[in-house]
Order: sequence, then structure tokens, then C-alpha cells
Amino acid sequence: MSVRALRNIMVTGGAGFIGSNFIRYLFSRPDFEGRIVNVDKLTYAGNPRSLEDIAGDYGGGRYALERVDICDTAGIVRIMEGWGIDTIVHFAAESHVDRSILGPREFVSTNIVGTFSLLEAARAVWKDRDDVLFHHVSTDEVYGSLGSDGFFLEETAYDPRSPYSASKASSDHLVRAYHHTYALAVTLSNCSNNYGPYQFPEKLIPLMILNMLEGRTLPVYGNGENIRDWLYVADHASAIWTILRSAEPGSTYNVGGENEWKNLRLVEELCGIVARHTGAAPERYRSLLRFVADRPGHDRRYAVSCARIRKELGWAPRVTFEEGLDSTVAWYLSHMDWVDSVRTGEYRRWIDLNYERRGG
Ligand code: NAD
Ligand code: TDX
Repeated sequence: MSVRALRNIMVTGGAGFIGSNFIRYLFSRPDFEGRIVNVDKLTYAGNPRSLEDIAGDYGGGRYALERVDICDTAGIVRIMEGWGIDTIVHFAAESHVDRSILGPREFVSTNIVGTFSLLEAARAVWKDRDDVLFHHVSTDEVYGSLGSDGFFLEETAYDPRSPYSASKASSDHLVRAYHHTYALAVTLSNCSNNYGPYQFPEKLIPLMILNMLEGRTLPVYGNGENIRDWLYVADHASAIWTILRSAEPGSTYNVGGENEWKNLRLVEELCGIVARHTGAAPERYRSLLRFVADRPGHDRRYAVSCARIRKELGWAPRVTFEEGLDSTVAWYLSHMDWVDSVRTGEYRRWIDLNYERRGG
């Protein structure tokens, strides 16, 4: 298996949750000697504070943030040419399912049109080069919803059911179409639910941790029986690194934690972990649990088979859920300044409206 050199990388959406963890992961690797330009529009979900340490340590030349919309093809071309980009790792997206239900337009714009614009820029700048790579970061939600058994495989037929997953499925199709039609060197990964530091507190795990600390209700959608497969974000970063270095152009890998949890059980578990850290009784947090109106079209179960990436590239999840949850809780407790800085007025209004709607 040949190993691809990574020199000048454009990371899109690097000020978000997974993108910022990925950039930090790359710079922590002694065998990564390249440069990274982080292209981010800085929506409500993007925060340069998530990379303050990186900007400080590498601001002299190996790292820069460019506030550019991925829909701006000319802006992307300028950055690609200026930095001599040979690798694109595409995270930028609207990522929250509930928001896609309340307002799908931005999801079509960023996730579909934005991916299309990036592909056009890559095609224009790279032409027929074969020493380049466009890696598209996608989700297991494109496969739809599972019954009580079975796993999503790379061959599973697409069946997206929310505006978010439909927009990600559409972007996956575009990326593959550019490979088949224009011979653009692409790889794709479809990953399960991530958790860890710097996750925006609209997503289940950080939302629940912060609500516990603030004595707010813990809103469990529907009956809490829905199942998600959780992966620690650094494990996702290492999977992408492995794919960038070794995968064949045109290939797709599913990535997951092999770690299925019912939402209700997970929140109860989290109550115990937060209690261990704060010294409170777990019952105090568990008493905040409320079943609230279900998410429309709420997918029942996601579970990913990682057999292909394990077998072909030798990747496996490393961080246990116990370790990952414990360090995530510790991280939020010691980064309340970050939490305050991302909870802007706009976010606060959105979350209050959402609570009102659900009766949480
Ligand atoms: P996030 O919402 O935390 O971050 C998204 C980032 O993209 C933000 O920094 C935002 O400012 C930026 N962005 C949004 N629109 C943009 C635009 N038009 N131009 C440039 N930048 C823009 O998302 P995340 O959870 O880090 O997810 C990253 C990627 O991983 C997404 O593509 C998502 O679909 C995928 N993914 C996420 C998960 C998960 O559990 N979070 C799981 C599987 C796949
Ligand atoms: O308050 C809540 N209560 C609740 O019961 C929230 C925010 C969520 N939930 C449930 C809904 C889901 O079954 O918890 C589960 C996880 O919800 P989210 O954190 O919103 O994640 P999910 O909808 O599963 O999607 C996530 O994983 C796949 C990411 O947001 C996507 O970007 C990724 O593609």
C-alpha cells in the first residue's frame, strides 16, 4: 500500500466541531509536516476560539484561517492557487438535523450548492493532476434508519429521511459523479455520531451536560428508545488521516464507534458521570429528565459496520465510551468560557424557541 504525502491542505469548516479537532489532531502528529488553510464562513457553529492554541503555535506559516463561504468558487480558487493546495478535506456543512427541519434552505445552499462549488473549483485548479485528493466528510444518516438488527455497509442503498441527510446524500452523489465523469481523485467517509470537546451545545451530549449544570430540563425526544452509534471525535480524525494517506481514489469508507446506545440510557449514564465530577447526587440530574415531543421523522437506529476500513486500512476506534465521556465532561466543566462565547444571542433565541415548541 503506497502512502500519500500531505503537503498543503485546505480544510473546509475547520472552525466547527470535527474540523477543529481534525486540525489539532494533524498538528499533533510528528509525521505531519504540511500546512493547513482553514476555510470557514464562521456561521453560528464556527468559532475561531476553538483553534486559538493552533493559531498561536502555527500562525507563523503552517496555519491560517480564511473567512470564506464555500459557495464562493472564485474565493476558493484564489486560496487554492495561493496556497498550492493538493488536498481538500471537506467538513463545512450545516450539521444539525433539528435546524434542517425548521429551516432547510441553508442546508441545500451549503451542503449541496457549496459542495458543488468546491468541486468546480477543484476541477478548475487541478485539471488532470493525479497527485491531489478531495476528501468528502459525510454521515451514516444518508443510509436512512435501521430496524433492531443489521448494520449500514458501504453498499447499503441511500434512503435519507431528513432535509439534512438528503442534502448530505446529494453532496455524496455529486462527489462520486465528479470522480466518474471528470476523473477527480476523491475519497468519502460516512461516519456515525461524534462526541468530544468543542461540540456545539445544540447536539445531544453537550446539551445534556450543560443543562445538568444549569438545572434545566433534560429533553429526551419521544420515548428515548432511538439508538445512535457514538464515536470519539479524535478517532474520527484518525480515520480520516488513514484514508487520506492510504485509500484508493474513488473509495468510500464507513466509520463508526461500534458503540450503540439508546438515547435514554445514554442520558442516564451521563447524569452519573457529571455527578461524579461535580459531587452532586446523580438523582438530582436524573430528576431533570423529561420526555418531550418527538423529532419529526426521527430515525430509529443507526449502526455502522467498520469491517471495510478495519480490513483494508487497519483502522479501528481506540477510545472507549467510558474514557471518552469522562474526558468530554471534564472538558466542558473546564471550558465554560468557550461555552459562553459560542452561546450568542442568536443561539440563545433559537434554543428557547425550540424548547417552547417541544414543551421541554
Ligand atoms: P459543525 O456544525 O460543528 O461545523 C460546521 C462548520 O462549517 C462551522 O465551522 C461553520 O462555520 C462551517 N460552515 C458552515 N457553512 C459554511 C459555508 N457555507 N462555507 C464555509 N464554512 C461553512 O459540524 P460538525 O459536527 O463539525 O460536522 C462536520 C462535518 O462532519 C459535516 O459535514 C457533517 O455532516 C459531518 N458529520 C458530522 C457528524 C457529527 O456527529 N457531528 C457525524 C458524521 C458526519
Ligand atoms: O435535545 C435532544 N434530545 C434528544 O433526545 C437532542 C438535541 C437530541 N435528541 C436525540 C435525537 C437523536 O436520536 O438524540 C439523538 C442525537 O441527536 P443529535 O445530537 O441532534 O444528533 P443526530 O441527529 O443523531 O445527528 C448527528 O449525528 C450524525 C449530527 O448532528 C449529524 O451532523 C451527523 O451527521
